Amino acid sequence: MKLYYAPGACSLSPHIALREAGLAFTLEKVDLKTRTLAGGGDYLAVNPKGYVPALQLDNGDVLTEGPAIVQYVADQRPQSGLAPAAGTPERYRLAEWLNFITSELHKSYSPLFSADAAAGWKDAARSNIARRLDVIERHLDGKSYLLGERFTVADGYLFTVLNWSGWTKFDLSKWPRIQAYLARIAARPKVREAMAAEGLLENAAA
Ligand SMILES: N[C@@H](CCC(=O)N[C@@H](CS)C(=O)NCC(=O)O)C(=O)O
Repeated sequence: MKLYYAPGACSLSPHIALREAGLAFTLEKVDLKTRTLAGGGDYLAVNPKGYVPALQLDNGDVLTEGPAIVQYVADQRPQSGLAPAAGTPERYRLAEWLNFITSELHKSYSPLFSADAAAGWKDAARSNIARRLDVIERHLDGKSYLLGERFTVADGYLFTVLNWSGWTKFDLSKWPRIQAYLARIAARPKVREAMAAEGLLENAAA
């Protein structure tokens, strides 16, 4: 498999999942401004959507959309526990978290990165993020990870998104359980490997 990524972008989530699952893969860096590949070539020919992540499967098919990709990865190694088994109530909890992260958090961070976004839009995004983090903070009471004591692909995704807080100057000090959760995930050997491979270790989440 080949993962198309940009350092520190949401593609870090499937990157973590691939390493946690112990699957064989290669990485190809994408320049998101020019939509070209580091090795040369047009990224739009790989993924017409133009954004990362994209995962080229062993049969040549290309899978896009982070939440779909991480579930695919987890299902290649069910014994990894990265996703509960399909059809179980826990699997729908995983889907619930992945959807919440992608639509309620990931996309709320986007305006904070944009030089063109108006101040009012950024303020509204910050207040949306804060309300979502309140929910997560309460949920993490007595739990190591979103689904309990086992790390899943939802944790890799949430870690990836909240890792943007440093770059966007979004202060997480109001949420101590979330801070401890991020530190717990940042210490995982496979997470460190993924971050090192993307050149991110010096910018790791607090
Ligand atoms: N819906 C997509 C969104 C992916 C996304 O927002 N990717 C960002 C990086 S975090 C990107 O590549 N942005 C560049 C662009 O949209 O041109 C997913 O969940 O995979």
